[in-house]
Amino acid sequence: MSMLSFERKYRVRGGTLFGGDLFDFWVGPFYVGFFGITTLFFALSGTLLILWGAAMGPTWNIWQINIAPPDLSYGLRFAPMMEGGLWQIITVCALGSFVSWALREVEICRKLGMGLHVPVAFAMAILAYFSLQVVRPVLMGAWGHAFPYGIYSHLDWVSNTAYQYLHFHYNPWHMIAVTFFFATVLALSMHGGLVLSATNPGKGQTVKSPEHEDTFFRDLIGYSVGTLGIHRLGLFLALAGVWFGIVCIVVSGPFWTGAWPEWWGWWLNMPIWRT
Ligand code: UQ2
Repeated sequence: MSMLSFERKYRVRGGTLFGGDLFDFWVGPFYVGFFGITTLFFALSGTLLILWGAAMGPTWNIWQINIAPPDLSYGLRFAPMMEGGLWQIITVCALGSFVSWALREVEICRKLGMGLHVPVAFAMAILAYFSLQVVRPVLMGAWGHAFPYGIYSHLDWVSNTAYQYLHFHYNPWHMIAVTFFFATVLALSMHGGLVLSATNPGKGQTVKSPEHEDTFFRDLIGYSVGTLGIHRLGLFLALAGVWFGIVCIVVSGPFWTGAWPEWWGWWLNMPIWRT
């Protein structure tokens, strides 16, 4: 693909976090950088190890391939390759590539003199993976508490883990996370709809301005959050959704071992209900 007319102007030297000018170049449209190399290394290694694990396994059925973490009896030790060791190395590769990708985003932001919002948002997703695969298993004392790599197997893990606490929807932080996720969908659908309605008003009509967007919502609900505000709100809602998702799973096990419906006992046991 040829270079877009404006690309050359923004292909500036510097902003690297590591390696100075050494990896400061592009391949086609892609910025490379030291962390482009490490992303490629970890992603390739991890993918090949998954393929190798699948080759060692009983099936090539895409839905049933499974690379499981070590048995609980291994605790937090290294496990033999075919008994979870592979899962452990793949997890290191995954984290290595995710963090490399985030740092490559940071380098690009620095080159362009932009804010770090994108890498910070991505870091929240990495933190979610890290919390599931490292923080919670470490707090519970065994890698066996992490989820397995496989399409059906990771779904089974989610289902089994949820039922261990009887009814996960009673987890108050799960409730908050779900609410934020739904609010994110509401905000993005309103924003997408609003912008498209203003820019695609129909044949023969002129494109409308942000003032029309503001006026639509002031007419409808007496308030407009504004064109910058909707993006701040969207990022906040999405990050808050992931954050409370992290909290809801990290408290399940390390800090609450009972059934989640039981947690609401504090409400049912309040002295004001005594007759
Ligand atoms: C808005 C605005 C936009 C928007 C949207 C709104 C001109 C183009 C969607 C309306 C959003 C509001 C009132 C906040 C809703 C709150 C939640 C929690 C979903 O005012 O400004 O810019 O896209």
